[in-house]
Amino acid sequence: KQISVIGVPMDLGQMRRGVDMGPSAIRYAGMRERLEQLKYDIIDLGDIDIPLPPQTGSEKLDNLRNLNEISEGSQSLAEEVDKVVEEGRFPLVLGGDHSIAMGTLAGIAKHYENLGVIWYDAHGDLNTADSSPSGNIHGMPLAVSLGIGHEKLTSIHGYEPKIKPENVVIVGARSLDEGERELIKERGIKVYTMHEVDRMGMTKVMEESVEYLKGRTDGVHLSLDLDGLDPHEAPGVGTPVIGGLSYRESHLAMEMLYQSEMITSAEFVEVNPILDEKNKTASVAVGLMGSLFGESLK
Ligand code: DIR
Ligand code: MN
Ligand code: MN
Ligand code: MN
Repeated sequence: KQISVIGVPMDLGQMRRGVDMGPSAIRYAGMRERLEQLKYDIIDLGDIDIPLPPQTGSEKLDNLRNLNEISEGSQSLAEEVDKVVEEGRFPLVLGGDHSIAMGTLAGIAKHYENLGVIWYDAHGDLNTADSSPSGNIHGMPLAVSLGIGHEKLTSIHGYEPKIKPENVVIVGARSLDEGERELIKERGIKVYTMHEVDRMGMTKVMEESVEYLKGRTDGVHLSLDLDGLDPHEAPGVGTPVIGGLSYRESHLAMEMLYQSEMITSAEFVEVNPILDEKNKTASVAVGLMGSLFGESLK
């Protein structure tokens, strides 16, 4: 298999600086070596150009902080990802905050009739400017990809929506805002919160997720927010939420996704080395990549 890596030094989708160093932190944690051991052909395309934060004081227009800059950066990312898919290579995108998923999905989804998405996250990222408590766009990319939100975001790469609500599975949710809960009900989005993970176990959660997506999709994107994991294991994230998915549950999930042979693209986001302990979170991300791409103990 052939993988193309794209770094996205984006930190404009939230308030904590440092997540723009996520791509470097992940590379430094040994990503290339880890994947080359698995006999992949890796091309690292380097980092996308992300605009600087606005210097003018107009940065929170319409409860959408850094809207224009994020829209612009997402467009560049979409074009780069689009090319990778066009070449028949597997796009592996390194964040950056989760707002980058709008660009990633924009580049990928046009190549599929029914792109599935696994959203591995403590949060739903289903806010709009109206429902958002923060105005932070990293809390909105899933809604935007469903075609819900500001036109400058929903229209990235010239089409919308990117994905359909019935093709989405959220795993690990434990911090959902009121508007997000309403959207989940209204659109019938499948969600495995921590309650379901605890009751059913990760094995059943992933078996059901794979089964559900297999029947209805022609490709599946994994969007993995490191804050889906418990902050003990992934402390280097901007919005940690206690009671998260364990290291072991997460490896199991990645191994099962590898075995499903359904994942066609992936991104690892919200790694913030400034908030981290000795690059632990980037190392966890690289370990999870190992499992996702077929490392096994035997
Ligand atoms: C919150 C936090 N729901 C918001 N979202 C985060 O600001 O919209 N997403 N942290 O990853
Ligand atoms: Mn094409
Ligand atoms: Mn997220
Ligand atoms: Mn999150």
